[in-house]
Amino acid sequence: MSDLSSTPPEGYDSEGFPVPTATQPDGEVVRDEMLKIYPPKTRKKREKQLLTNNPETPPEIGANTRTIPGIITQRGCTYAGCRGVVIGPIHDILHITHGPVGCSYYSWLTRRNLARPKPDQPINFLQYCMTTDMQEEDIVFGGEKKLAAAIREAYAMFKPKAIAVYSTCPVGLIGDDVHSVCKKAKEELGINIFGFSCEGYKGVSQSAGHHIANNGVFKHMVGLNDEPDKEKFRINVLGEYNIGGDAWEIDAVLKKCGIHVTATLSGDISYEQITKCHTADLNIVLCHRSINYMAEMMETKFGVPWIKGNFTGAEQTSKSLRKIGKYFGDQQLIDRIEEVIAQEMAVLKPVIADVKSRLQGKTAAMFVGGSRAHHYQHLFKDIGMLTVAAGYEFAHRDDYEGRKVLPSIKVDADSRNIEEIEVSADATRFKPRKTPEQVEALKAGGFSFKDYDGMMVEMKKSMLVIDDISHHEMEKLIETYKPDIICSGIKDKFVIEKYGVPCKQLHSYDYGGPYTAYTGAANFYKEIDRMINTKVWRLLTPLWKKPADAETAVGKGLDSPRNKATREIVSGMAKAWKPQKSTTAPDAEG
Ligand code: CFM
Repeated sequence: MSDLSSTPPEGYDSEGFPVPTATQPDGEVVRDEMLKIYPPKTRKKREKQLLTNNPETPPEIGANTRTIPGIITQRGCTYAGCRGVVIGPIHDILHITHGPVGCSYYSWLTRRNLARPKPDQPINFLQYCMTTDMQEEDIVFGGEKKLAAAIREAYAMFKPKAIAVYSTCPVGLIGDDVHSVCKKAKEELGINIFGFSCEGYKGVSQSAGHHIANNGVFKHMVGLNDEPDKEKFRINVLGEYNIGGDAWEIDAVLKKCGIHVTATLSGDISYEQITKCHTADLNIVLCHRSINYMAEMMETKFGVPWIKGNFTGAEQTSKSLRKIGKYFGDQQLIDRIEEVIAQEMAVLKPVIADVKSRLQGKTAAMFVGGSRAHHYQHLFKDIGMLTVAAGYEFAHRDDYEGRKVLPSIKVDADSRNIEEIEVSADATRFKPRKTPEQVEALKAGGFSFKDYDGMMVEMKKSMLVIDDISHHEMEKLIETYKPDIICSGIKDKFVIEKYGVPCKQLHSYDYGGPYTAYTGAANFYKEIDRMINTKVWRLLTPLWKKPADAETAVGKGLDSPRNKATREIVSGMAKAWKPQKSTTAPDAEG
């Protein structure tokens, strides 16, 4: 808490974690309670994904594996990770979904990656939703002709600089070759057109889609324009998607310091910016999960180094700014950064003090995505709140345990399904940004490149870490920990609130935000204060406080007689049912 106070602040323990006002349950006991309901096979798998934390030696967690059928997961699909998360925010290219209309419809403006037209880039296609609207006949006879026609039609209407085509599940199942359709269309129309094999089932979650998207953006866009921006101190902000305007806050604070953003990948970004992002001198990676591939590939091919940063929370923002200053090593820049931090903190400190007076000692739990469940713990820490449980939906072990475990991660069949593209140094354009001596000097001064320690090292000992949490585990968590707020998404927001616990959506921000940098941090502190301290929660009797109803699940969760009976029927059926060997010859007609 160095930026917030020079002496160890009141209400924090010796390791700097807020001390909760209410007595907290034993994490191991809760873990057992969560696991005991599962059949042995399921339990064996969930045991690896549900741990109590040890920041000194993070335990090995089961992550990036298939969700067990029957468990209600929060995860999304590979198509969502590719089309929706990583590439969708590029606002001046056309995004065409090749597939049934539903896949396209549900990727239409559902993620709040905002963009605004600029004087030199007035085009914004994000409001449009384009699809080939595959019908049964296309599934039977193939959809390639329909896709080619859709590309021509879209081009004639909008005349974009580029078109990206995304494959949905049926496209992979019937074997439409989107890449050759795109290649032909590119030759015919003379603009950049490329496709993605990002079928929903391709990986175990949206994480596979991030990887596929990184590969495609790198192959088809990065490096097409070698003209660097004129400004000094050029960086790219990687893994920032401008949800609720987050990227604009980061841009503004960087600009104040005199740091120029060539490209933000991919929040409010234009095609032009992506094509020249390899000319920047540093990549700062915010969401490690979704974009670490791009950072690695840009370093190998063009020599742009990458560092991990975080603009979520006041202290983290200051730390990231100082790290950028140290990297460039320019005294004027370093001084300017200190001035900006001082100015911003002068405004923020009274807000923190005010909010803290009502929130110190309260607790939070968060289950979201592959990065925010870690980063947002800092914002809560700033206002005296302890994170008692956290987990990602689809992150990999390195996002929990740190990048040092990368060599020991087992590459399973599902991961092997995703292409790893071979990248080597560009013959003419590879340019190391620092000499080996400069790199050594920076490292000697405590500077670290390509580092990410993961969530566990920054989370308090014995707190619960849960990967790909199920609704049952969420219910047990509420009953046992009774956190003052839970951060999650729309899939469980109202389940949580029916238990009388406020739920802040950390994906969409519940129409709020921005929450990054200093102004964003103030927004978040005030929002959490408002949500926790609103009187409405006192008018509600949470389910876990109601007497158990013998007939319904109310008050008894999965242990209710009705649920127990259902389980017995299902497991009885499973035991009785055995796969039958076919005794008849397969039908000649198929
Ligand atoms: Fe990265 Fe994201 Fe996240 Fe993510 Fe997402 Fe998202 Fe997220 Mo929702 S890229 S991993 S795939 S920070 S859409 S902007 S909020 S799950 S924690």
